[in-house]
Amino acid sequence: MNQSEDRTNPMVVVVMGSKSDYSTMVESLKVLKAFEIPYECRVISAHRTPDRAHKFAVEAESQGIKVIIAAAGKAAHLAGVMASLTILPVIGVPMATSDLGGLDSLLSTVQMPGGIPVGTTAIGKAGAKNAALLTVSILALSDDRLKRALKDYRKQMTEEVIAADNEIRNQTV
Ligand code: RP5
Repeated sequence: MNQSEDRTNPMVVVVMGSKSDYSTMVESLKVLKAFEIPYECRVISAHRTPDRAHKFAVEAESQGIKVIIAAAGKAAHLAGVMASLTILPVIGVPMATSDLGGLDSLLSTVQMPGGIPVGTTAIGKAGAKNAALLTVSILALSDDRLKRALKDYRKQMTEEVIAADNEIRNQTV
C-alpha cells in the first residue's frame, strides 16, 4: 500500500457537493495519488446536508487534515461554508454547469467577502487538477519529498512541451 492509499490518516480531503461532481474531481484524486498524499473523498452538501458540512469542517483540523479541496456547482456555497468554519486552507473548485457554463459556480466560489478566503481554481477539470497541485505546493513547504516531486513534475512537463514543439515545428500540412 502506498501512502496515498492510507485512508486512515488523510492529509487532504476532497469534498464535493454531489456525486455528480465526481467525474470532474477525479482529476484531483489522480494528482494526490501520483504524489502519494493520503486523501479522502467525501460527498457533503452545504445545502442538502448542512449539519454534516458544519461538523466536517469544524472537526477537520483536529483530524489531522491539512488542506480541504471543496468542489461545488451552481450556487456553490460549499467552499465558503468550509472556510468559514476552519482556519485550514480551503481551495474551491467551481463545477461546470449546464445552465450557465460554470460561471455561476465560479462567482459563487471566488467572490468571498473579505475576511474568509477561498483559494479558487479554474472551472472544471483543469481546476480540479490545479487544486490538487496547489495542495501539493502548500504541503511541500514543510515536506522535502514533495518539494522534489513537484520540481520533477514541472521538469517533466517542460520536457513534454519541448518534445511537442520539436515534433510540430517543422510539420507542413
Ligand atoms: C451542487 O449542485 C453540486 O456540487 C453539484 O455540482 C450541483 C448539482 O448537483 P446535483 O443536482 O447533480 O446533485 O450542490
